[in-house]
Amino acid sequence: MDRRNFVSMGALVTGAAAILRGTKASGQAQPRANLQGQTPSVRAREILPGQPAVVTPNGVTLPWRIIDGVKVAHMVAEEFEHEFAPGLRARVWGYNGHTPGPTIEAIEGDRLRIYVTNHLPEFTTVHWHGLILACGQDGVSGLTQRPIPPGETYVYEFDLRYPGTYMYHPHYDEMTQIAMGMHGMFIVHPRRLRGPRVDRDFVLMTHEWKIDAGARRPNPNAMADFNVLTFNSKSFPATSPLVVGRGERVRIRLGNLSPMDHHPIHIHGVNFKLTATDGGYVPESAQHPETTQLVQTGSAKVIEMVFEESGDWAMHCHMTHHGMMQMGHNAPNTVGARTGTLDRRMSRVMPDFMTMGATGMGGMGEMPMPVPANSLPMRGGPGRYHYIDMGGMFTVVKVRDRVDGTEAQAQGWYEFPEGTVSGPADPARMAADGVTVPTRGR
Ligand SMILES: [Cu+2]
Repeated sequence: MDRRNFVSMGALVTGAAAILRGTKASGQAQPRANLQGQTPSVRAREILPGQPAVVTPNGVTLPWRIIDGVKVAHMVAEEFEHEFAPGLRARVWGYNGHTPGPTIEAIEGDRLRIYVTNHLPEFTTVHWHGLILACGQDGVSGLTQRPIPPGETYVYEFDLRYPGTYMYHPHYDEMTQIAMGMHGMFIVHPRRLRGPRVDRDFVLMTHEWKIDAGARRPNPNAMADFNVLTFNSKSFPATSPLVVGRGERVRIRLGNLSPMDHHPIHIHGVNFKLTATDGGYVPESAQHPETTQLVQTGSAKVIEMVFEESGDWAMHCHMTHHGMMQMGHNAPNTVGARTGTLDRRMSRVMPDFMTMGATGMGGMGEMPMPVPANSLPMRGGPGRYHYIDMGGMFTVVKVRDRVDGTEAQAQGWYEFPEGTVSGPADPARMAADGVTVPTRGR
């Protein structure tokens, strides 16, 4: 049995002892939200009048030095250790020790000079996805330049002609390098405010990975069955929440350089409009309301919204398998199976045996099942009322009456007003409303 099958089987047959004994799951350590890269101030720092600096949850922004009016930066393509969520680490490839690489943030009309050092074991280049520039700066190995050999440093230099939301990634052996984590966002602010001013501006890069249970590196050969899904290369509960104020105008710039899949990103409690793509701005007359935005691979989508209700609002990819972690997709389907006889017979050889998955899989993540080292099968995270059984490409937009910028607020759950949370129905009220419960098992 290979390790992947081990996880599948593990989810189905092992570790039921705690359930049988009725003990409470204590499994994982309680992860803390990672606030690295989040602006701590109440009002986000302005990069130009009316335009807040972008925040990369769980990530960083590329620092500049200004040399004779040119913004100069240095990116090193390299391998390093990355934690996707507590319990899962891998050797990945990225830039300056980060995946996604540092967010590039500059202003329309800027001239940039970006040095790229290759510390990978193979050639690389950097392609500036969506930018209009001289063809020789486009970063396509063989077509527009020689690839950068291991150990060497090349330089790219260009002007930022148009404001917008762009991306960057290698254009040599993309299949391997992007699958290993090499991608980043590239934000060019307009020199003069365009559209309504926003209060918050976030970037989230979606991604999919194949990391076999116990493996030390992502598998770049995968074409399907991706099992680690991420926002900014973190899986819930390690995804840093987006903290925003009720009534504030919020911009979220979504990018997707996943190897194979598109991600329909859904946000609860709000509707939003697509205001720009990596191709430019959407005219106001063409903007229409949505609650789910498809971010196809190779694209960036900019959405803007105003929350009218405070709360803890879920934000996630709506492909249901993208909200789970390292699920063994070849597990036998036991939903609806009557397992009593099997369990009785198996218990003669394995006293704690209980078939799992017969009632669905929502409870699996919180069970203290034995799983292979360095893996997170079916893991989610602790919630305000119950274990949150989603993982992967899932985060929380924490909408507060007033953002105070403290870590306590970012870490804390929403205090629901008395009487506003769904709970058990009152039998007297049900009778008065004429609701009778039909016999189970029709
Ligand atoms: Cu998805």
